[in-house]
Amino acid sequence: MALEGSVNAQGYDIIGDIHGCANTLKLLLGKLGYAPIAGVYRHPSRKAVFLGDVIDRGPRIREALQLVKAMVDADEASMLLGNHEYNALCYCTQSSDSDGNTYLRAHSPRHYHLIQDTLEQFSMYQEEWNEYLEWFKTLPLFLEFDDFRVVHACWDSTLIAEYQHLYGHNRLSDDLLQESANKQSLAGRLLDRLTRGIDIRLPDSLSVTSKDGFVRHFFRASFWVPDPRTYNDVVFQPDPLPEAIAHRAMTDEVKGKLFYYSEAEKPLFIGHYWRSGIPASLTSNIACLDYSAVKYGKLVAYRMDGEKVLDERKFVWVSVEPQEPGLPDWESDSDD
Ligand SMILES: [Mn+2]
Repeated sequence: MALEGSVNAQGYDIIGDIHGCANTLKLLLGKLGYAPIAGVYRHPSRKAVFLGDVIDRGPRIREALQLVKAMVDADEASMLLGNHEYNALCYCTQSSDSDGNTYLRAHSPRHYHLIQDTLEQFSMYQEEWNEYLEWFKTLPLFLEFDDFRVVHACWDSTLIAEYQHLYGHNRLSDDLLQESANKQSLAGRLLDRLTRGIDIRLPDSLSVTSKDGFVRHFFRASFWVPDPRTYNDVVFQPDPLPEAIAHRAMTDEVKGKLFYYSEAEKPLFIGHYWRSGIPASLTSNIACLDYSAVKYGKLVAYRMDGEKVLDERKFVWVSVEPQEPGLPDWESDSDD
């Protein structure tokens, strides 16, 4: 079943988190055989799929959005909503059940810090930024093609089925955006799970302090390990778990928060997780394409041609080098 928003092509180039690295994106598209024609990057026979998180952190956010949206408008690409686009919507949208001064995402210093680069780069282009916000509301939260699926962080088929059954589509609306601010609502649970993945609270009030000093009480869990037993079996983040619990068995309650995407399912592409090293798939049918471009990592694509088993030779990437000057010193954050 192909959902609304999918486009027909001979093959698809699926592209990870851009975070304002527009120069690197142009290099990657060039490497993949796309060229600008009448202002839009096109490939003679292929289409692109962007996994979300085009905004925040990087030096050329507006340019990256212009490039991607032009491709989507010309039916040369699809783009998913990432957690950063979702955060931007919530940060910039007032709550409908308030006096008009409360936003769906609180204007705390930490939340501002995350979106600061985007708002600053659009400070002279407020009208244009408002148009992008309207566009974000129309972006798919998940997309299913004939041979593969894409989602920003986690394909939770149970929540996806519930959402489609209730609403009959794969995107937000003004009402659903408002509803999603309630984290217990279906929209709230779907947005959190699909764009941010699975967060598990560390037991015994333990925490993990990342290299740059950010203290976390949750860790990021994978969703592709069959029959996980210990916390270490499912941890999926750069920082290791505290020794005290790494090899401890998870309780049934913790296991109940997990989700499992089996190798019998269609290939799945995700972004979001700040990978490093040489791009490779996670399992025979799941690949994460976020290799931390904005942290001087790599902007990564996978050239999908309908194969059921992902092929290591089909990852294509550009290492982020001085063509992307102006990258900030990177800080960790619970919403990254
Ligand atoms: Mn993300």
